[in-house]
Amino acid sequence: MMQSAQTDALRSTLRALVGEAHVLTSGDLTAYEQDWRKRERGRALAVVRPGSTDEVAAVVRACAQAGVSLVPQGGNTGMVVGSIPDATGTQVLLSLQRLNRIRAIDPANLTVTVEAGCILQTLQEACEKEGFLFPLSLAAEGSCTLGGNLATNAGGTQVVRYGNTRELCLGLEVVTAQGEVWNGLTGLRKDNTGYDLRHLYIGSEGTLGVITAATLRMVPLPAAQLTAFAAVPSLEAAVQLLGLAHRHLHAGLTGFEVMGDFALGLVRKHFAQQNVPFGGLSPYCVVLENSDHESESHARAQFERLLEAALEQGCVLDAVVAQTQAQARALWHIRESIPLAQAQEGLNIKHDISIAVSRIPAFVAEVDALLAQHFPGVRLVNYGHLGDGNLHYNVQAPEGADAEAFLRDQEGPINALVYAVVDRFHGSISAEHGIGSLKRDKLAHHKSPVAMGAMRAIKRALDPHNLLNPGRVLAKE
Ligand code: FAD
Ligand code: S2G
Ligand code: ZN
Repeated sequence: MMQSAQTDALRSTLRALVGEAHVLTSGDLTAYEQDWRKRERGRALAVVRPGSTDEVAAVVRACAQAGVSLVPQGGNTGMVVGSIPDATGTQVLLSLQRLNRIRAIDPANLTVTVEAGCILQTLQEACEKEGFLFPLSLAAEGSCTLGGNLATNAGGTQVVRYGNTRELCLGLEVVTAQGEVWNGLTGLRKDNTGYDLRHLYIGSEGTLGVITAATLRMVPLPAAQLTAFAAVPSLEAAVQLLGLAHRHLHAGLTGFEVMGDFALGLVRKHFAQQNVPFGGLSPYCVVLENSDHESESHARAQFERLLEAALEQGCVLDAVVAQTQAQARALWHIRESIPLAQAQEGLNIKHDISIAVSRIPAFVAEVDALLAQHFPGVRLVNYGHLGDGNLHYNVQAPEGADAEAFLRDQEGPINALVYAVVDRFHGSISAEHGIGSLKRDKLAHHKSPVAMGAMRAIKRALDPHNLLNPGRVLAKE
């Protein structure tokens, strides 16, 4: 444990490196020390906000020298308690917020080079201004950062067409645990020269290196992006509609999200100003997007053919197609408001799981029944990225129950029940949010000893003194 003199010495070194104003040690640090879900609160030895890659490297070297561990942080919207310091007051919180420039857009190479602290929405808007789409979209895009998206290999609502953040990354700049800078910012689509280090850092949640910049793919803006919102009679029907959408729209299918009626009910309850279609008509609704490179009329005709076929086959009860961009945005806003409505309803138990799409209806039927049997009264907020087989199968406390006590007492047993069924269905216990500290102790139950051994060997090789986000993803050895 560091003595206060050593702590003071490190703090003044850090101030000398990044400037007095960018080393925070007092005042309200809640934004840096509390996770988005308000589950946990840590305490930082200091919050440090470097403004350049060299400053990041110097901060890492100073902390390594002092034997002080670091927690990298972007927008602090992570869902698995991986981006805040622990409660010991001995860790430096390294905020990438100030390292947020868009370094270059290369239209001919269809790439953009951006610093880690750039907010996702800022990058989307900058690419759109140049006539391009940066195809990563999630409800946290107004505050999450590209560094966090890469570190968690974020998914979101366009994965069905463009893949996770990993698929969008061509090159990285990383500060290693030794405080060296690896510049791998090639915009190359093909480069088979040794191990692909980029893929080690993507999804490593700040435990192997600090991502300071990335070269990412972008695509030409489509001529039309049409949105439809459909009421479907069951999850089986939603899966059937997904199959039809793939056949009718092919690469044009750029979003396919399912929403349970209770989830939509929370949006109606907490955001009454939003006009949620088909209130209560059906157990599930779907919002889907068709991106067309020909014209809006072509996109509309395709959508009409798809919805006609779906109505004929009975997998859609009713549907609306947005007539304007504003209407499209309003329909997507309903979907993106579900996690916020859940937060308003109170602390809840989250499951970010993925299963083969074909098996999702059977999975949900089995878990719904088991939860009703063993935890009567719990309320199921079931929604998510059906196009990728990724459900947010969340469990809210029974009406009127103490949400904090529910989370504290029931999260273990409910997780155990849900994850046992995920295993039986050969699924994943973390489709897109990562492991953090929240699921760290579950990882070894769901990965083979060979996989765990290889992950530990990589951690030991790249961060031998366990300075980077210790206790996240892997337990401290
Ligand atoms: P942070 O929360 O700051 O950090 C997340 C992790 O990355 C931590 O382990 C941190 O140490 C590490 N990290 C951050 N920056 C760096 C860096 N530069 N170098 C190395 N490590 C770093 N996620 C999805 O995948 N799909 C969704 O649809 C989705 N929807 C969401 C909706 C809401 C309302 C909210 C609140 C969150 C949602 N998330 C979703 C989760 C979260 O937004 C993502 O995980 C996002 O990628 C985190 O980005 P961030 O900048 O906030 O990272
Ligand atoms: C989303 C948010 C997390 C949750 O909105 O897609 O990733 O389960 C989720 O609330
Ligand atoms: Zn999600």
